[in-house]
Amino acid sequence: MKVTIYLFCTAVLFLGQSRSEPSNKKFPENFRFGVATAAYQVEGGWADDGKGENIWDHYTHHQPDHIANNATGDVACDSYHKYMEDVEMLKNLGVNYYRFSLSWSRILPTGYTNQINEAGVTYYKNLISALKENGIEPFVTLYHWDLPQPLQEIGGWPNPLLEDNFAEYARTAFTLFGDDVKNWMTFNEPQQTCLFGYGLGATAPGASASGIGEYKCAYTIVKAHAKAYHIYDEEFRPTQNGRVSIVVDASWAEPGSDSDEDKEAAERLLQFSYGFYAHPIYHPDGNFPQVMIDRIADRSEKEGFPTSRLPELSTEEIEYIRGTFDFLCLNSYTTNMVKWTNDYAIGAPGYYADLSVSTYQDPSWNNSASGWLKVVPWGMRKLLNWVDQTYNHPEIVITENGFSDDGRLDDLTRINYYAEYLTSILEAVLEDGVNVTGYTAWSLMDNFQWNFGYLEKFGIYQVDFEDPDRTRTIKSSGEYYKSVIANKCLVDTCEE
Ligand code: GBH
Repeated sequence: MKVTIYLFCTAVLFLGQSRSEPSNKKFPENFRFGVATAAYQVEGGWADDGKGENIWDHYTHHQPDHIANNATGDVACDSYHKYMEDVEMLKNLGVNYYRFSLSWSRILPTGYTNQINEAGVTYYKNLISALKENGIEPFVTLYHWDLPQPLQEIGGWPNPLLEDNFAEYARTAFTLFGDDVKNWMTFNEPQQTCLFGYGLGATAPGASASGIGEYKCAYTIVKAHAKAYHIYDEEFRPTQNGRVSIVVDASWAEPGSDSDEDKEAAERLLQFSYGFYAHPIYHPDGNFPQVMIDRIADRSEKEGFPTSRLPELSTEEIEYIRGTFDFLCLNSYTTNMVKWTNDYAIGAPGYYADLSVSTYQDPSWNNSASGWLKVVPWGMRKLLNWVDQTYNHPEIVITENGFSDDGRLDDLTRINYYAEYLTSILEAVLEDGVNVTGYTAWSLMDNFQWNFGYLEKFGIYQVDFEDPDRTRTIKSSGEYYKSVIANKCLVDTCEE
């Protein structure tokens, strides 16, 4: 794959978009490359063979107008039937691992462990053994946003009792698959579940309770994660000897100026978005970030609440949660600029009022097909350094990073995105000493992009969603990623 030619063509085709040269250094020998998907986004087979309904099935069927073109994941990429083709694609790419998620309601149709769906278990056993036969390690996420609907009927994640339901599901998964799966992630991006699902009401289940719902949800999730971790530690680690972590997502927050106010605002945004879920687990002191505890308590009091809207973690809970990770998993795609602003007036409670900062993206940054996703490779290096320093130099695996476009096969802007972001990551490793040991491209193939349906394409393989066969075709970026993996190098020839 002639990378220089791609980059040259790209420069000609996309004049006006700024580009920088990719690194010609090699990735360390032990650095691992993978690709990711998630159950609801690729599997389809939504009611096949005994699978139960989850909140995304329910949301897309009952509130279709919330999704672009009323799309659903009913069929998606049909990976429930075509997983052997997916494994062929993974093999062709030469990835070291495949990050995918389990559909809770495919394994436990009611969400509870009273009933195990053998067909669902067989599906994952088959997928996992096909991966292993081809030398591809399974990296498994237990929860990528698809809560069984019966657990939503009792309130979903703001209900603290779900801690135990998740723990029982996790134990079931460790028992069924733990002999072959050595890398587990409990939750994918709890910020998206809590803030968008139970605060802003923008994604399934669509609950609008900002300033309350997202905080109760986070309280349950960090405890549920910790319980699953302890279960693994006590009941499975001695025989299975794997690793468990949680995936938290962040956009880098760049201060809008050198002023102390803007720097404080940027740090506050990182704490409210990333630290909220990461601090209790990854920070040596545990607990929610102090800036959240203080601000939410203060505003709650002024609003007339008898206690803070942010649930308090007891000393025992803090102890129980902190340190429940074997490595740190980070998803990141983009960067926001942050400016200090006056605190929002006291009134209705809300997450954005508790936070009170103003954000924007620089108009000069290159676009993707997603409004929120601008191409800012230097933000990745800054974010990695911040995570490294804030959480005591952990081992970091980047569990998602990627770019959306219209789905073309000759996806030169995606190649540039990968080349530039991987350069920034390589610089963090080689020049700053950040301990990044793995990189995961989102995504193996075009798939169901939540509220954006099938309009935004993130795949390095194209999927033809008009074709009942859901034919997959490798894109130029897939060929490029394949060469990066084979050579551990971003250009034609690297320095030896
Ligand atoms: C990831 O989240 C998800 O883990 C993955 O499933 C998904 O396919 C991938 O992103 C690409 O979208 O338009 O203002 O409502 C990344 C973080 C944060 C990105 C919320 C989308 C919506 C912002 N996501 N964001 S908005």
